[in-house]
Amino acid sequence: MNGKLIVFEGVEGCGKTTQIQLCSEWLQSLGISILVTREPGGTELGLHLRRLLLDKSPAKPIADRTELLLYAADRSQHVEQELRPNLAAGKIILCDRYIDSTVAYQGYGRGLDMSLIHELNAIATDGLESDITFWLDVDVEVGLARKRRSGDVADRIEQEAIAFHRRIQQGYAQLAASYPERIVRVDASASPEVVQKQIQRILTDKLKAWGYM
Ligand code: Z5A
Repeated sequence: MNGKLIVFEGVEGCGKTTQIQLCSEWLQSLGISILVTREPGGTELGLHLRRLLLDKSPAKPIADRTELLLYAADRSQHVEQELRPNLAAGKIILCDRYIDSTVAYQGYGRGLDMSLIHELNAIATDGLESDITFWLDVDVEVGLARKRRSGDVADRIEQEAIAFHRRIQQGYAQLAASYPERIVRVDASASPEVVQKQIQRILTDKLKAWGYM
């Protein structure tokens, strides 16, 4: 049986890392073989790209189109080296960010040409789509406040103006409306446990339909 690609998306501090961790513990307790990965940085090459992309130094600016190409390069390597082989091995993959992040951040956030973004996404993924994408929907300011409380130093993208983050949030809302069969909105403003319950409820139906349960 081929594996399945489950993606988690949303604005900063929406709780993807937390939910992926809880989800991986749950799936493992069911005896399901999983892989947890992320973009950028799901491969060795990707880790180098991640460091460049999220560099905190304002002395090292990255042009918007360069940024887009670096995310595409990270994704191309990730699909080829990690996603396709693990799907072929029948694994359930939990992936922190995928193509919708590029549409939301580089498209809605930076205002880069959408057709160029879709074309690059198609090249980088070679047509590999997620089986389900959870959009963890939380107010932008709530997400950023969570990040501040966690004590993380703001990285290059997090330092952007609040208007940038709001455009990204609108981008996710638009994506969810455009791809209702693939993107499922989850209210991520509740406690981690309550959010996880929503995800498990949806995934239980999916896992049954896919023959894992
Ligand atoms: N990016 C892009 O621009 N284009 C692309 O194509 C791709 C990515 C693929 C990746 O950064 C950056 O790359 C990202 C977009 C850009 N922008 N930035 N910056 P990252 O991987 O380092 O960070 P992130 O993906 O934005 O995730 P995050 O900000 O670290 O947050 P998170 O994973 O969604 O949340 P978390 O770590 O689970 O939780 C954050 C804090 O909130 C933490 O203290 C938790 O304990 C707390 N938390 C979590 N859930 C809750 C709930 N439910 N209630 C209260 N508190 C909570």
